[in-house]
Amino acid sequence: MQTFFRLLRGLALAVVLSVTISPPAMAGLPLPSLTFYGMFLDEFGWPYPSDDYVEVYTQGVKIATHTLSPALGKEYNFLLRVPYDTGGKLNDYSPDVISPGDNVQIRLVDNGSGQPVISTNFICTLPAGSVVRFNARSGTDSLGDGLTDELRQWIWSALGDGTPFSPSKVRATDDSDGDGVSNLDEFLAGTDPANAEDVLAVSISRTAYPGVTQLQFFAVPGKSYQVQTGTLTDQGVTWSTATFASSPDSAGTLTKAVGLGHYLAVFVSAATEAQLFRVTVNVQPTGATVLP
Ligand SMILES: [Ca+2]
Ligand SMILES: [Ca+2]
Repeated sequence: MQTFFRLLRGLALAVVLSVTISPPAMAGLPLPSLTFYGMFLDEFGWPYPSDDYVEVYTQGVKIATHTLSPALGKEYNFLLRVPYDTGGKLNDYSPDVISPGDNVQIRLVDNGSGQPVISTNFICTLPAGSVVRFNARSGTDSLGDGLTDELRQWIWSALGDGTPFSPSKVRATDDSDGDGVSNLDEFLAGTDPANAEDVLAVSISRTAYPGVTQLQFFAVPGKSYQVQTGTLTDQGVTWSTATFASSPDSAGTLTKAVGLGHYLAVFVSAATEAQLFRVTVNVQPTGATVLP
């Protein structure tokens, strides 16, 4: 029993000690931070499923994890804010912090295998408060034309002539399924380059509201769309961004719609019967962009 009490006293001391050496309470103290957000796409150009996760390492130590969010209605599927120790009040920080000059690694880990499928390293020289958009895609592009070999193989297995696959048999500029859109443009739009039925197509119809026209198209999750209106000149058509509305009776103030995985109807003002419209996909560059 005595041993037990001695052990208990030891434990109590350990508890007191651990409280004593803990960092001061942080409640309410605004910490400098870095924000990373962006889109992780798989080798077929689709957002990774929301059970995979992002890890941040600094100097080889994992300091943050974030499970991917569904890319529905958003142009990103991860957002992470990490404390940034700029040296001002060192003792206020937890060990889970990036410091200037650290080697930072951002990884996307496949939940099934536990293996990283995307990984990037950089030496952190960012000012405190920086917001960094980071887009990445997995897969191999052995021809360097923008298409992944995994997608080339998918197309070849569906539409090839039965001979063994090699990357040079399916190129970015080819239109393998003959739907009028190149393999690369289908890849960027999230449609299937091996299926002629799957293509970004817009149906245009009148509405009951005078001067209001409806454009309808299938909007792929994570893809961002813009409406453009064309002016016919002797040199051809000049396209410019058009504003649109989400309902026929509201003012057209939107310039961007993000895919939800179903058909989307947008409404534009058409001044004349013969006005030209088209829908384009906004392609986000891969890599890191520090936002101003
Ligand atoms: Ca095509
Ligand atoms: Ca297609």
